[in-house]
Amino acid sequence: PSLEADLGQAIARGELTLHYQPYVDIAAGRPVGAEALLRWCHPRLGLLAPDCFVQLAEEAGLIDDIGTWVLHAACHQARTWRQRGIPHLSVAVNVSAAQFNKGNLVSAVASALAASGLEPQALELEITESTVMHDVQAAIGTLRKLKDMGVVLSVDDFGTGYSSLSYLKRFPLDSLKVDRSFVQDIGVDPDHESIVRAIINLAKTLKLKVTAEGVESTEQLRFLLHEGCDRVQGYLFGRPVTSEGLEHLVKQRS
Ligand code: G
Ligand code: G
Ligand code: MN
Ligand code: NA
Repeated sequence: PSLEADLGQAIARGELTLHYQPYVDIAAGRPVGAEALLRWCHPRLGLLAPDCFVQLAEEAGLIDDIGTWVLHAACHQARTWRQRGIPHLSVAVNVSAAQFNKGNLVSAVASALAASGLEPQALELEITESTVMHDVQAAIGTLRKLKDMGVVLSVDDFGTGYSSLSYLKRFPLDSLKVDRSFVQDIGVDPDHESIVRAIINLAKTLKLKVTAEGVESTEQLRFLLHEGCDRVQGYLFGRPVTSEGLEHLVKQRS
C-alpha cells in the first residue's frame, strides 16, 4: 500500500501520537506549557516526523481530520496534566496552512475545548506568517473568532516569512516565536543577533510576548535574557518527549 493509503487509515488505527516539548517562562522561572509535535507510528517505517507526511496529508485532503485529531488529543492531554498536579501547564498546537485557510479550524477548536473541558486560555495556536498573510482579511476574521473564544494566538517561525508590520498590528495576536535559525546563530553571526534583538523589540512595541525557539546553549540563553525575551524553548530545556516524559520533566522543574 502507498504511504497515502496508510495515512488514510492512521487515525482509525490509532497510529498518530503527540510528543511534547516544554517552553519556559523567564519570569515564572519554570515550564508553563508544552508544544504538541505530531508523530506517526507507521507499522513498517517506524516513528515518522511531520516533515515526512504533513505535505502528503494536505495533498490527500486528510489535513483537516489530522488537525482535528491533534487538537482533541492535545486539549485532552493538557486537561489531564492540569488535573494531575500541574495546573499551570498550557499546550501549544501547530496549525497547518490548509486547515487555517479553508478548513474547519474555528469549529474544530471549539469542539476540542468543549470535549476536553480545557480552559481556552490554556490552548495556544501556532500559526506561521505565510499562513496568516495568504488572505489577510479572512485571517483577521478567523483570528478574531479564535481570540473571542479566549484562545492564545502566536506567530510561529517569525522572521522567516513576509508579514507586513502594518498587518501584524491588525491581527489579534498574543505572541511571536522567533525562528530557531536566528537563535542558532547567537554568538556566531552578528546579523542574526541583530534580527533577534529587533524581533524582541518589535514584539514589545506591539505589546506581544516573545518566545525564542531552538535554544540549545547557555550563551544563547544569556543573550536572550539580556534582550528581554519572555519565553524560551529548545533542547537546553528539553527535547520533544512523550506525555509521560513531559509530565515527569515539568514536575521536576516546577
Ligand atoms: O519536531 P518536529 O520534527 O516535530 O516538527 C517539524 C515540523 O512539523 C515543525 O515545523 C512543526 O511546526 C510541524 N508540526 C509538528 N506537529 C505538527 C502538527 O500537529 N500539525 C502541523 N500542521 N504541523 C506540525
Ligand atoms: O516550526 P516549529 O517551530 O513548530 O518546529 C518545531 C521543530 O523544532 C520540531 O521539529 C522540534 O523538534 C525542533 N526543535 C525544537 N527545539 C530545538 C532545538 O533546540 N534545536 C533544534 N535543532 N531543533 C529544535
Ligand atoms: Mn511550532
Ligand atoms: Na517554529
